[in-house]
Amino acid sequence: MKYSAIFTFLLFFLVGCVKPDVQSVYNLTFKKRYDLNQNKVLEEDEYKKILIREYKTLKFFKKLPTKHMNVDQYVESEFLAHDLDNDKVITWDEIIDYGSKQYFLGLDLNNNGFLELNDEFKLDISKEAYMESVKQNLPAFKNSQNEFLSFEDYKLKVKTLINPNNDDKIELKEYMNYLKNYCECKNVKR
Ligand SMILES: [Ca+2]
Ligand SMILES: [Ca+2]
Ligand SMILES: [Ca+2]
Repeated sequence: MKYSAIFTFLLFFLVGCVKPDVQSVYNLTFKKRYDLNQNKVLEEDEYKKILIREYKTLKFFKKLPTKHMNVDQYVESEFLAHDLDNDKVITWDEIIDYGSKQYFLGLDLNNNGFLELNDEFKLDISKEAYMESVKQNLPAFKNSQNEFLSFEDYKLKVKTLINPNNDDKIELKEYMNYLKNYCECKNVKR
């Protein structure tokens, strides 16, 4: 199953979560389940629980980075990879950034470093993605009367926002910028 960009960061929650909204994933991660000392960041011990769960899922689907990687190796390398500023704790922003990048790479099926707008990116301009954006009430897709755009106008707007230089190829930088500014990933109530 593939998720549109607005669900990018949910990859490691795939099993057991059916299309949760952004706020509920944030709450689950930082308020209910993993941030035990409630300091709004995940220390290695806390984040490890997520990574172990992720490891089991990847192992089951035979999608581990290398075939014989054990769980400790996986936890160590993934923690380092997520901790972009190297301060030994994982923030929500780091989860979003890492997840977005991984998702981008997964969508780039021909591995050319770009997403083709009407092919590899087509899920994000699908009716399904539109309905999810309506459900999340994303401000970027409302008109001046505060009404949600029609499906056709939504598609046009997404294409403009995701691909500002209008070259039909979406770079990682454009993709991250789109998520950051127009989706709710970074605007959860913390
Ligand atoms: Ca914590
Ligand atoms: Ca960090
Ligand atoms: Ca591509």
